[in-house]
Amino acid sequence: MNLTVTIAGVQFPACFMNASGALCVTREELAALGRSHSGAIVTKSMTVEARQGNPLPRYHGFCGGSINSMGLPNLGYRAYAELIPELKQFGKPVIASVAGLCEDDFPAVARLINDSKPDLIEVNLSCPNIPGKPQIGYDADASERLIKRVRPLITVPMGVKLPPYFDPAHHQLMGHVIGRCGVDFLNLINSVGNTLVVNPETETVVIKPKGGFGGLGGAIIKPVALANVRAFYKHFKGEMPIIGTGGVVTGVDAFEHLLCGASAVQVGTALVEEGVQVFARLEKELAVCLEKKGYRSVEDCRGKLKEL
Ligand code: OXC
Repeated sequence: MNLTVTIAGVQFPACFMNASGALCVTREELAALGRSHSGAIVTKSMTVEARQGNPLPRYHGFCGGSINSMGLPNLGYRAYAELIPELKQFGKPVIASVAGLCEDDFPAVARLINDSKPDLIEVNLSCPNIPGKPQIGYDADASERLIKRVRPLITVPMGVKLPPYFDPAHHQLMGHVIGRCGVDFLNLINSVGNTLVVNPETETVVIKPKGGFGGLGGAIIKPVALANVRAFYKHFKGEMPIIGTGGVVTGVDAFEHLLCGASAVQVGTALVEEGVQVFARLEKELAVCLEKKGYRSVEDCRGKLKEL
């Protein structure tokens, strides 16, 4: 079964890869992704300065998903700029995830990271976990301003990672913004921000930051992710490469993302819960699923969802 994919002209040996944030902060974690079946190495979203992130506990897995409020713990963009040439030696694409604590941070990070030549750059407009900082992706004007500032600084394919939207008006609004900004690919979706998980035994929240509010991930968010992949796939008439992220726990979950229009998928919660062996399992499961359905490649089933 052919599980290779191409996104914005870059070839990936397999359609599965880590979601930014999942086991990809340190050099060791990134190297483990390099040695694994992951089809790419995606870095943690990087900021100007290194960050410890939010206080612990800040991740909680439960049956059906996870909640996190990591707060962008990362080594700082200079460290990742040095690591990228080393990571490229694993022979698979390196995607640098770029973030910032304010709009003015992004250009400096984008410029230096672009110079270190990752294969693609993903601009994270959707971290829900920095206290007092709203998600840029929920402000269409700010998103447009920011994308237009970084776009000319980036010479490799540039994508944006968006938060989930819950109304067709918002899919349309952001679709038009993206269409005006020269974006090469989309990553849909970041975690469902500012949710609350309660432990009834202890009568407490389960993570410490922000009074327990955090980003929801895992199986429970798959329908939200699929809807966003489908809405943007249709908006761009199938011509915008989309990485589907959210709720990929099995090969069949990945198949659903592909049917909705994703070109590849990222794995967050399942990677954290299972470790890097998750990729070999997902590859096998997807190959079996595609075979059974009579498809010969990932590309074959992309966008083929039927409506009733
Ligand atoms: N999404 C992000 O973009 N960042 C992380 N969590 C999340 O759900 C984080 O670092 O908090």
